[in-house]
Amino acid sequence: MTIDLYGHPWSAPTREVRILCAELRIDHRFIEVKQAEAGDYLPEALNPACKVPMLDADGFILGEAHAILRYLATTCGGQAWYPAEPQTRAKVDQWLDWQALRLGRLAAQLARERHFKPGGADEAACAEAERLLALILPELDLELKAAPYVCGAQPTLADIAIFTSVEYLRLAGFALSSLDALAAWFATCTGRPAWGGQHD
Ligand SMILES: N[C@@H](CCC(=O)N[C@@H](CS)C(=O)NCC(=O)O)C(=O)O
Repeated sequence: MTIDLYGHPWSAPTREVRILCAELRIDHRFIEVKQAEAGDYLPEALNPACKVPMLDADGFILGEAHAILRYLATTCGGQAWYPAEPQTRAKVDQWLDWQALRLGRLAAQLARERHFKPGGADEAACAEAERLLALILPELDLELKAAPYVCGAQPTLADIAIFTSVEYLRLAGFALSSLDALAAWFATCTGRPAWGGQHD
């Protein structure tokens, strides 16, 4: 299978796919798409949303990071990352949705305001994002007190997705100090060779 991955090094959803590719040693070509050029690079016919990441696997075009993660895990020997056992898989799906619908949006907003956006942050927007993060992150911390990874003893797609959002929180200067288990999990994940050093 010939795999092209369109993405941007600093895009968290792109990072998710790149980390899985590195873990599974998936031979692929990475095509960098500058954020402002996404619409030019990704013609509507290929990807109506004009968003990255986008996968082209032998002409099979797929968008949405989590759909790409599931597809690659299923077709490229990543069953351990997306276990077939129904209850474990349901938990992985639960945390993937949690990341997409809750943590991911807040972390991206905070990173945009505090790190990526030139000219100063919208402090009111940051305060609201921080307030909501303080409400939801203890859910994750509690889970990580019970097991080393989000869905048990081994890392799964859920860890990869959540990791990229926590990276954004760190870029934004958000302190994890009161979330001991989350901070320890983040350090463990950072130590995995496939998870670091792709912001270039
Ligand atoms: N839900 C999508 C989000 C994709 C997304 O928002 N990508 C951003 C980069 S992080 C993008 O392509 N922005 C360029 C644009 O909107 O033109 C996913 O998980 O893949």
